[in-house]
Amino acid sequence: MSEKYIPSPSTWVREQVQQIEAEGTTRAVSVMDRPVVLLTMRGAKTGAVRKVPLMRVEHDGVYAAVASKGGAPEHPQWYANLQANPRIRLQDGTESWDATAREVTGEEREQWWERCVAAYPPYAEYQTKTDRLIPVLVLEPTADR
Ligand code: F42
Repeated sequence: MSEKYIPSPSTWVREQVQQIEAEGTTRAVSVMDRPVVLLTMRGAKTGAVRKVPLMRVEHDGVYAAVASKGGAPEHPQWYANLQANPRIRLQDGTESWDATAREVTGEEREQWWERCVAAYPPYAEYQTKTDRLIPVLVLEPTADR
């Protein structure tokens, strides 16, 4: 991904990404004392590089991305990016690798949702704030790490 990078217009998100990049590790920041991961993706419309920190949800080497946007009525824009181009770069700690995002549904989503709420309990409250079913995407490693 060598194209133009467009930082988040949201100040706190932009500053968290800057801090992660300055220190070289996602452990440089946290939300409510919980760790985050960093997704690098391509914008669906701009084609530009976008960097999105999300809470760290991991199970057996597979990670999940929760499109909660704090329980907002609409999906975060990065969700549209992953639908258009599911190939991402995922960073946890100092390690990063290629992964492919796949939205989970039904029982598979239920299982992952429990893991998501265990990793970051406020997700449960976010779900009560919105009529949309919060999308959960698994981020499967594309090749050997
Ligand atoms: N958000 C979550 O949804 N879940 C989390 O678990 C989460 C954790 C988290 C931890 C740390 C942190 O710093 C932020 C965290 N966030 C979490 C917030 C998350 O990083 C996003 O900021 C948030 O979900 C909102 O996503 P958004 O993509 O709607 O962001 C807005 C602010 C944004 O960047 N908008 C851009 C803009 O210019 O207005 C557009 C971004 C974009 O991707 N545009 C696409 C393009 O082509 O470039 C087009 C998108 C389209 O609709 O086709």
